[in-house]
Amino acid sequence: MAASETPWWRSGVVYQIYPRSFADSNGDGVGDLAGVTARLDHLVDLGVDAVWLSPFYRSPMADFGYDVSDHTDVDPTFGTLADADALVEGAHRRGLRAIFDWVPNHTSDRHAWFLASRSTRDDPKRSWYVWRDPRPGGRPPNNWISAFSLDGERPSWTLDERTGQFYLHSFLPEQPDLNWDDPAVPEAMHDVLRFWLDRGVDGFRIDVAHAIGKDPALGDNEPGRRHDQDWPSVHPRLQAIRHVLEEYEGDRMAVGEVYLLDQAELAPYARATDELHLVHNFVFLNLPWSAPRFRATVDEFEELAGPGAWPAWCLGNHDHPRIASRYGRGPARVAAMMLLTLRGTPFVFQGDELGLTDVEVPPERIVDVDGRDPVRSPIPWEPPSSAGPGAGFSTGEPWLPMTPEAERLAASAQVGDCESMLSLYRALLALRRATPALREGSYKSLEAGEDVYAFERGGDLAVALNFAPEPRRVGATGRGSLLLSTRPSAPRGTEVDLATLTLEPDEGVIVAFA
Ligand code: TEU
Repeated sequence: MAASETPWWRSGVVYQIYPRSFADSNGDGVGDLAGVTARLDHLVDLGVDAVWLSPFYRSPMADFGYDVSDHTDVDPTFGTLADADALVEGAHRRGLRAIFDWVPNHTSDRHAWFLASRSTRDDPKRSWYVWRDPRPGGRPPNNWISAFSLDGERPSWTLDERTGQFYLHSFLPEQPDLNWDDPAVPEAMHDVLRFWLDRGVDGFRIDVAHAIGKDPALGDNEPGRRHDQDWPSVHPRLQAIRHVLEEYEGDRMAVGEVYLLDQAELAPYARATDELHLVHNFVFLNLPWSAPRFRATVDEFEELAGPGAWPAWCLGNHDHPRIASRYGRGPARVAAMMLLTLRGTPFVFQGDELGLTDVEVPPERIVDVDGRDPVRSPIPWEPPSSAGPGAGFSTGEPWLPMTPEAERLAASAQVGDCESMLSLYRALLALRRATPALREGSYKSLEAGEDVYAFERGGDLAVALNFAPEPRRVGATGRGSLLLSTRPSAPRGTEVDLATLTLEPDEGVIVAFA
């Protein structure tokens, strides 16, 4: 495929915004859409190509927006429909694509559809959700367990006293699952896509995309076989979603959150050329910081998914501990280089470019049901010494504690500091943009020394990553000149031999072959 034909979602980098925590324009302590629009230049300066926004639709916020009560309106916390339009327009004016979050597996229990569905057994919308009689003894219909089990495992079923049946909820009871086996449901949810496509959005991140196919017989989950997700019916449903996107001009796309940690199960989603354009791969999130483990994971996925598939490696999002907290600050720089140089479309979670860590949330300020507050702490834009305790995120009290490191890690404090994480991200993104092999080249891992993960891109360059906190020899074959190191003082352009090159602790390098 010639460079000019490569769609933006393959060659670009996507930046995830969690709107509650990005920028607050009205001082209520919660981020909003106008705040995002006002900060879009940060993304342009960073060098990303697209922005994905977590949900900002009307919601009672039981799961902070992943419980949608009206898919086609903006929650007042975040602004208005006009603010959403202005955001898309502001992004497009800057050459950025805008992707919205679409939550097809469930709605809020306050959604008009569910209110109708639960009203009586013979309501026309009864079948839009999954209702079943209790098993003998009043037990739930099967053994399915809801996803949030911080305080112990709970059934995915809640009894609705009024009509005497259980309804299914893979997440909170406030998030009843839609019944995709009723054709009216895909129809209605496709119209939601069209509503936003008509307003100009470039695509969608699909929440738990693999969950919209479930065993219609509601069979019990068994060891090695789940019946509540990844059922074969999911694939034609994803095809139908793609058809909706293809009704529109301009490379509209879908990236699926397919949280399957067995790559053999994930690969069919990535291989399909008529379903999702991209599929998040979350396997990294559960790996220890180990060169052989990362190499084996990437090699296995490249093999399973094949050269036609396009990976979307994921090192973090609003659900998981931050990179710098999982691996440490030194490794976080190496992880950034890896994410932005592997074959595929990288997704960068807001704040990772600042090297933020998880923020301790005192018990009285915990608001999330699943322990995810620490990663959702607001973005420090300016040092508190000049901008006050809200660090440029808000003039009010932020809804979650601001990082105690805001003085040093604030975006404005990192600009121009060549040793900062922000400078490293900018350098990596600029190099990636300027280097076809990094954007589109093939991938091949290289035999390398202990604790080093090394790979080639497009036969033009090599990346060598030291996973150890001690110096390590790269020990791979090839010579060339240093394009970039995670170590700011390393002189670019130096001739190196990968066989003898020794990397500093937590150092990664990109080398252009001679
Ligand atoms: O997450 C789905 C998912 O896989 C999560 O259950 C994840 O495993 C968990 O959050 C780890 O703590 C998506 C969204 O990303 C998440 O924010 C929502 O809460 C969830 O769907 C329900 O919509």
